[in-house]
Amino acid sequence: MTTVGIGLIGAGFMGTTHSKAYQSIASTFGPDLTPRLEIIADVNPDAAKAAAGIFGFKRWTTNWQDVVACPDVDLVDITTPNSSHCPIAIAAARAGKDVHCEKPLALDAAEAREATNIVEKAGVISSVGFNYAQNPIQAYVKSVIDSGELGRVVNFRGSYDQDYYAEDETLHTWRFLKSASASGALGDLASHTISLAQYLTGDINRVCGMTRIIVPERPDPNDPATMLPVENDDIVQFMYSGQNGVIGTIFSNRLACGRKMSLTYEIQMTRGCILFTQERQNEVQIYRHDDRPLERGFKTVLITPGQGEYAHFFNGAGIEIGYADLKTIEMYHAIRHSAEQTKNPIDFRFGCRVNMVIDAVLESAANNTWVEVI
Ligand code: SOE
Repeated sequence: MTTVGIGLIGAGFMGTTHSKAYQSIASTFGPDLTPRLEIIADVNPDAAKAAAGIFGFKRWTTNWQDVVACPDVDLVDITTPNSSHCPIAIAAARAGKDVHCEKPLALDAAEAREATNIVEKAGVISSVGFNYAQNPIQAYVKSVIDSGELGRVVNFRGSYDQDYYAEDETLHTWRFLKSASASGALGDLASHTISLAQYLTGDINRVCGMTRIIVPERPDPNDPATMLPVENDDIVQFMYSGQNGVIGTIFSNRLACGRKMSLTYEIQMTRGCILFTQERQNEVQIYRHDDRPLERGFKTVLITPGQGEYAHFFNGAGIEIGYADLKTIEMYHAIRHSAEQTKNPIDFRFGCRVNMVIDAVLESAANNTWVEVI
């Protein structure tokens, strides 16, 4: 039985989500490869201590440096706000640790490139938390696209809308600050859509975008009578030209009334079309133009054994998996590539490309022009 020592940094929403995923790996993927929960860090000692007790980490600390220095840690898992992702990842790589980092990888492309180069030079294994690309359905969609049976991809249209900030009274958080988050809906939500476009249809090479701030200030959580500025995009949309002649449109709105988990895409190909929405993550709609003309129509394909890692959950089609299960797959892939010392396809180089697209969209919106992703 192989184990991978985990050092988790951050005990908030995402740190808790990762911890639950680690606890689900043995029961889902079996006892041969499991995580060893060595140490968890959070700036809040109560949060770190509580998480250690609930999830079974051997130690807890308020200093992330203790995690990086821990000799029993093989893989450092970063779930802190965006501004600390790369400094921690660089320190971990230099300490010879494999690194998993939540999305987006960095505040900007320069930081992402620096961290990626250091990670690759250190020869450690890296991965980024684009969990929606881990869905067995996406592995199936990628197999259909790569098979060529629907011809070639000509157009990608994707969105990721939520209404978690539709209320003006929603309190201010680090996600509204350029210093802590850089972009807003673009990095927090559209980064997922960009990751799916990259994973399924190839790189995005040239963009033209626009952004808007709709609610310019939010109540200070420490004093709701005080208002704090919103410094980044509530809404973003951009056109792009990509690899293999693909053209596309991606948009995201973090105060889109009625949209809860509306991560969607439509992939238009020369002999068909594929439709997906995260709100129905256990199915995909496929249209085959080569069907008999009287029978042409979108077919619902349900999640089923043989698609990605689904068989580890259930042996029958249509028994649904959820968001937490995508995280279990993501963390299992992180420890498997760490144990095997093999390249994870959704690594820092992949995450750096997403940050490069984000930077290009922001530059395009600021200058009202097309920008190359370089
Ligand atoms: C925003 O509400 C958010 O938590 C994103 O930050 C996550 O990446 C996404 O998976 C769910 O929504």
